[in-house]
Amino acid sequence: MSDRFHETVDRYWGQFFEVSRTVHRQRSAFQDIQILENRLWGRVLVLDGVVQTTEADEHRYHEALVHVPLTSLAAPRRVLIVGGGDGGTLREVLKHPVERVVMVEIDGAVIDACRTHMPALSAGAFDDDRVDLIVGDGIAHVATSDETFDAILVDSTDPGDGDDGEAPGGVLFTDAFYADAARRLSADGILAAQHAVPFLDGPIHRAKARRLAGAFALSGRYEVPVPTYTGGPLGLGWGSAATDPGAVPAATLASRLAARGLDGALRFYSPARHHALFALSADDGIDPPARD
Ligand code: AG3
Repeated sequence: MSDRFHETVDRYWGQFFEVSRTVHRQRSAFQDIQILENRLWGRVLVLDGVVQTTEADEHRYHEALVHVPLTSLAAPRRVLIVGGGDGGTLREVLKHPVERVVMVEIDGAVIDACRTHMPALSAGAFDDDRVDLIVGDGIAHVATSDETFDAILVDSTDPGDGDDGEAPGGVLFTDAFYADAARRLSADGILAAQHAVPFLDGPIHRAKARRLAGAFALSGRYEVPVPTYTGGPLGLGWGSAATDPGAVPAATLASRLAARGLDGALRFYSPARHHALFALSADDGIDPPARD
């Protein structure tokens, strides 16, 4: 029988899957990187024991992270991606008529492993002339750059519950980071960030939403169902000085998609889905009992 991979996203709850092949494994300077193969879901990127994306359902996550903010904007031209080493977010951003995309990924080993072993994720996006790829610290970049962006997309590993000393995704979600990001946005620009699974990490998810509320005049949450993320829909947060992505009429979204040649070209995102992602219920994000 083939091996089973048991995910360690939560100490008390999780998933396993059959590994038909270990395609790649390395310990980078930042994290443990695995690319595993499963007969149902294809290749699976696992960082520090947590499923990040699979070939079969990666489009749901990437389309929700990218097209919700970018279709909410009339003319997104400059985009900053923080993280996103597998290239899926970059691939989706480049479907819009953007002029420049800066991507700052801390772990070059994730980029290399995914380009080699999961090439459909980036689908050539790293070779696009519009892309400025920086292997470095996204927090420092946001703090020190003086460039402004129409969208900042945070495509990282899960946020943790502390502010400091978390590697490498957790430190992206501090008050200082959000305040710096707000300064890097154009007048109507939008930040969108993945904020873990509310049902498993309710307190963390809500804490990040409060931070966004402190840093932006407008902010809120949305959720995307991605089958291979354990514990329910993935939560995302957004913040903006002027654009509420949940309030853009479906007809406006539809005409923007058509003008950008994206009408019917996407697998998950549509104007109806856009609004469905903002329809949150009162029960999302349980308060789990204290964990030890
Ligand atoms: N980044 C978000 C992964 C979230 C996984 N979290 C979880 N399963 N609790 C994915 C990187 C894809 N570009």
